[in-house]
Order: sequence, then C-alpha cells, then structure tokens
Amino acid sequence: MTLSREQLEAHWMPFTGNRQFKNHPRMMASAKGAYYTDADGKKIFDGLSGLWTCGLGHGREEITAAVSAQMSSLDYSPGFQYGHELSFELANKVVELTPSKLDHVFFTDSGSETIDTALKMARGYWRSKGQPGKSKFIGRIKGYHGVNYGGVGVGGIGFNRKLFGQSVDADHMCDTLLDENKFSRGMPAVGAHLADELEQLVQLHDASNIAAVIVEPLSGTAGVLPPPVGYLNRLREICDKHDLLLIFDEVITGFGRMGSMTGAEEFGVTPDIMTVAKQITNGTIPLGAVVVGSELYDTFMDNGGPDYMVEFPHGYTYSAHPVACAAGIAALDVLVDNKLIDNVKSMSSKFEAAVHSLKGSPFVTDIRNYGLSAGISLAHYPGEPLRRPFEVGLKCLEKGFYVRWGGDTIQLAPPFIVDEKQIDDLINAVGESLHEFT
Ligand code: PXG
Ligand code: PLP
Repeated sequence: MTLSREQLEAHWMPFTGNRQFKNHPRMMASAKGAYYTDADGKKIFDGLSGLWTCGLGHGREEITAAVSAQMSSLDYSPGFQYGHELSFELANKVVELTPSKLDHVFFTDSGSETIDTALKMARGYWRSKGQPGKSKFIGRIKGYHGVNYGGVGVGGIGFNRKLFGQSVDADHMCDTLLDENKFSRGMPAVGAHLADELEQLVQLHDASNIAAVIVEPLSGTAGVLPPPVGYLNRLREICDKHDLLLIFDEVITGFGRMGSMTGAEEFGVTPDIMTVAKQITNGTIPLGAVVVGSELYDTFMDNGGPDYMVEFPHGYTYSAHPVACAAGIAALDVLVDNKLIDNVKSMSSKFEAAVHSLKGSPFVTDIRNYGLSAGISLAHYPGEPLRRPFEVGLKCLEKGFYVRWGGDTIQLAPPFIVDEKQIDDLINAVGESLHEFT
C-alpha cells in the first residue's frame, strides 16, 4: 500500500470501525467477475456481491460500454422540468420486471433516499385524499431501511438509532426469529401468526392514524431472515382490511437475489409501494427507485392543481441521472438476457446444503438462507455480541474470502454467476475460520 497512516485520517469511513481500519487497512484495488484483487495483489472471492450490489459479477463490459458512451454523449441533464429518453426507457423496464400492479417509477440515488421518498409518498397520498391523520408508520424490529431520517425511524436496529433520537412517528412489530425455526431451510414453517401483531398495533393506534407498514420481504442486514410461510400474505390481508399502504423494501431482494425478479414475485405478495436500489445498476453507479401503482400516482396527479404545478414537491439533483440510467438499462439487460436468475435458482439448493453443513461448527447458534443469501448467527463473547463475527470475517479475509459481519451474524450473498466449487470454497473458508478459535 502506498498511503501513509496519516493520509488515512481525512476520510471518515461509513459504517466502519475507523480506528481499527486505519491501523489495519483492507484496501481493494480492482475487481473482475466474482473476485477482488486487493492492494497487495491478493485475489479475494466476493462473498457478499459487494454490499449485495454486484450479482452480475464485476467488470461487466456491457455496463462499462453503456456508461462510457453516456458520459460522452449526455453526462448530466437537469432532472427537474427537463427529461432525457433513458429514464423513461429504464422506468418501462422496471415496470415490466416488477409486479403488474406497480406501474410508475420515481428515481433516487440510493436505498436510503428511496425509503424516505416512499414514506413521503405515503403521507402525501393520505393528505391528498383528505386523511392527514394517517401519518404514523409501522416498521419491524431488526428492519433496515437505510440511514436517512425517515428510514432510521421506521428501522428496527437499535444500534443505528440510539445516537440520533427520534425521527418520524413509528411503532414496530416484532421480528420473525423464533426458537423453533432455528436452522430452517428457506422459509420457516412457523410464524405466520406473528403478523397478527399488526392487528394489535392497529387496535392501539387506530387505522385512521397509520399511513403505511414497511417491511423487507426478507430482512437482509439483520442477518438474512426469510419470511415465515404465510406471514407476508397475512400482513397484506391486514393492510387491506384497515386501508394501510404496504411498502416492501426490496433494496436487497430486488432484481434476482431471491431466485425471482423480486421478493414480491417470489413470495407471492404484491405491495402498494416497492423500493429498489443496489442491483438495479449492479452497484456500478448509485441509483434507486420507488415503484408504485396507478391509484397512488393518479391521486397526486388529480390533486396537483393547474398542470404547470409540481404534483410531488420532491426530487434529488441526481434523480434519473443519465449515466445511472444507462448503467441501469445495461445491468437489467445483462440480468435478463443471460438468464442469471436461473443460475440463482439452480445454485440456491447447492448453496443451502453447503451453508447448513456449518451446523455443529463452533459458535454457530442458527443458520438461515433463501436464494443466494444466508445468515449465520454466532454465540456472543460475554457482553460483546459484535466481536466474534468481526473476528471470523477477518479470518475469512486472510484465506481470500470477503464475507460481511454485522450484528451477531456473518452474512453471505455470492454473485449470481457463482459456481459449485466457489460455493464449497466459500463455506469451507467460513468453517475453517470458526474452527480456528482456541
Ligand atoms: N433498505 C434495505 C432493505 C437495505 O438493505 C437500504 C435500504 C439502504 O440503502 P443505501 O443504498 O442507502 O445503503 C439497504 C442497504 C449489509 C448491508 O451488510 C446492507 C445494506 C447496506 C450496506 C450493508 O447487510 N443495505
Ligand atoms: N443543500 C443545498 C444547499 C442544495 O442546494 C441542495 C440541492 O439543490 C441540496 C442540499 C440537496 O441536494 P441533492 O438534490 O443532491 O439531494
């Protein structure tokens, strides 16, 4: 590495132990396919597809070419009051690939912006319909909805909230982890009844005060929590019964990871609002999107006043950035044209068997999986739940495998292009790392 310790101080790194990192830097230098090369020239398998972003593998020529051409032709275009054709093309593609009820797309630049946009849409929708009291949100314990103020408010990870105090008005359902479901493969059998807690929260707060319910179809950051069989259907029923909007945060599950185009498709439940990001450009250029149905869109249009007026006073300088849209179109074309979701489907049973072979390894208290994602919970050091996953992650890195540590879990999400040998090697690296503790 060419940088001095002193030169590492200026950048305050996100979601990183800055003090530890700067004393022991982990620098990536390049990436191709399923591998990074670090600053020392070591090859590292990408066991989390970046940060759940790069399912197609790194260095996809089609995306590079599209981005490069776009930079040369239209590098920026004002997103407010002017348009360019790529954003409409990408919006149509997103509509085609998401459930048929969802047919309008609002672009943002990240997952976090997408969530806050969705929350504002939900509140604006009810105000436009003359029900301004419907402003509270219901999230879920362990939910991750990004780091902007609304997303943190509906999120259910205490560590991400406690420094910042209250934001939006939100209550939370319990998470879906149950002891009897430990080591379940795929969707846990038990737990649909947990959705009934929403009914209790509606009794408590009254539907006239609730705007929307927001959940990840599969909780990713919390350590990969697939929905129990029937759970999402039950949430949908309760939302319908009480006229609550249902938001699926598909920032991780959108565009292939589950073995279908979306979690909604895979789990057979359609939300009113869907948020996507990450995989939409294969992580190459920041881009997110909120996808909504006509009823919601039309409500804003119908209440927008004269047609020169802005119907939704919201948008980002970089909303529908032409280079991001070019990346999105190319990435979705690669996903579809190469039938990579078929590979997710066919590899997911191999992946499931491999990851569950870690049952019985030291410290492993639970394993969960769905599609090409898995979470492995580890026994805590007394009073230090976050330490062992961190140590396991570093041991994996020494062996040439990047895995994610977060909370008391190790998370795995290999690229959609993964093969059987790479899966075996990844799981062996995790297993060996667990056995190395004395
Ligand atoms: N919603 C969900 C469901 C997410 O997973 C966000 C919103 C926020 O997206 P942005 O683009 O603002 O980061 C996310 C992001 C991990 C990990 O290791 C997960 C995320 C980000 C970084 C790491 O689980 N999820
Ligand atoms: N702050 C200031 C002073 C601004 O002018 C703007 C945008 O014009 C923003 C924040 C928001 O930036 P963005 O649109 O990139 O989210």
